[in-house]
Amino acid sequence: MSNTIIGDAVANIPWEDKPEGCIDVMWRFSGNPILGWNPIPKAARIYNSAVVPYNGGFRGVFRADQKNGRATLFFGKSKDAINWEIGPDPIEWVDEDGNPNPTSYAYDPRLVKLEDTYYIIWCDDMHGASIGMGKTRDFNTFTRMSNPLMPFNRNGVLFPRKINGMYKLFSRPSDSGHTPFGDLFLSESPDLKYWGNHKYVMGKGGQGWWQGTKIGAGPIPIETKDGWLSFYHGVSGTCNGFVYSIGAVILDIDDPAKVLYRTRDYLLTPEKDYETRGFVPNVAFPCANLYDAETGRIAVYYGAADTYTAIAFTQVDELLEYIKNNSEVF
Ligand code: BMA
Repeated sequence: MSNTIIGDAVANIPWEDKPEGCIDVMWRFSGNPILGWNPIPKAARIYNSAVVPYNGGFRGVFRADQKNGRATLFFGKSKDAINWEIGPDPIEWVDEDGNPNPTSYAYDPRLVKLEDTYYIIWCDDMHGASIGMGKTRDFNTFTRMSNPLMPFNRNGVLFPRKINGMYKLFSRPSDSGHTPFGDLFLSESPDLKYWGNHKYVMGKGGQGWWQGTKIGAGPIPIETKDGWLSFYHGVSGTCNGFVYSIGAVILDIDDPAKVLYRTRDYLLTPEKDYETRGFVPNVAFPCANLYDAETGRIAVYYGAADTYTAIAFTQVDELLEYIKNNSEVF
C-alpha cells in the first residue's frame, strides 16, 4: 500500500521489481525495447508515444514515422500495455463538423483523460512547429481542435484535471528547427480554446549539465500528496549532438508554475544499445506514464534513439524522497 498518488488503482500496469544491486531510483524493463524497427508495414519507427488505461486494458496514440520519413499519429490497443496492436493506418482526423481535417505531420503525442474525454496533444504543423490538440471519446472518431498556442512551440502537456477552475497546459516555446534552447512555461484556459495567463515554470541549466541546453515537459503530471510529479526531458549539447535524458520535478498542487523540488541528476540517460544507437543516437524521450495509486508503481514510456519504444519503472514514495533529497538548487 502507498496511497501517495491521488488517482486510480490500476493493478495490471507493466511492472518489474528493481533488479538486485540496482542503486538507481528508476530502472529499465528487461523486455526493452517493446517496439523495434519496422514494427508495422506502414511505419519504420514507433517511439515518443502515449498510453492510457482503458476499460481494463490500454489504449495508445503512437508517433509513427512512415517510410517517407514523415511523422504521423497511429492508434493502438493492448491488454497488457507491452504488446500493442497498432494501426494499420494513421488516425483520420475530422473537424468539429465531422469533415476530414488531416495533419501535415504530427509527432510526440501526449494523451490524457479529462472528465469523460480523451485529449491528445502533439507537435503539429501550423506553418511551423506548434502545439496541436484533439479529442476522442471512443478511439474511433478523432476530432482536431484549434491550436492552443502560437508557433513555434513543442512539448504541450495538459494536466489531468482543472486547477482552481482552469485547464493547465505546459509548453516549450521554440524555433522551427532543432531548437538549441528552451524553458518550461504554463498557460491556462477556462474552455480548452482560449489560453492565457502564461507563466514561466523553470529553465534549462542549473547544476545539471545534462539539462544545460533545453528542457521540455514529458508525460501527463501525476497528482501526489506532495504536489504534481512531472517527468521531463533535459538536453545536453555535446560535440556529437544533443543527448536527451529523463528528470523529474515536484510542483505545487494549487499553482503548478511553482517548482518545489527538481532533480539535480538525471534519473535515466542513454546507456543501452537501443538508446545510444538508432535513427537519432542518445535519446531517451518520455511521453507517457501509467501508475497504480494503490502500490505507487509507475511505468514511464519513453522513446529511445527516435527508433524504439521502451519502459522504465519507479516507485512513487522512493522517487519523491529521492527528488527531495537530491534537488536542484535554484
Ligand atoms: C526533438 C523532437 C523529438 C525527438 C528529439 C530528438 O526536437 O523532435 O521528437 O525525439 O528531438 O531527435
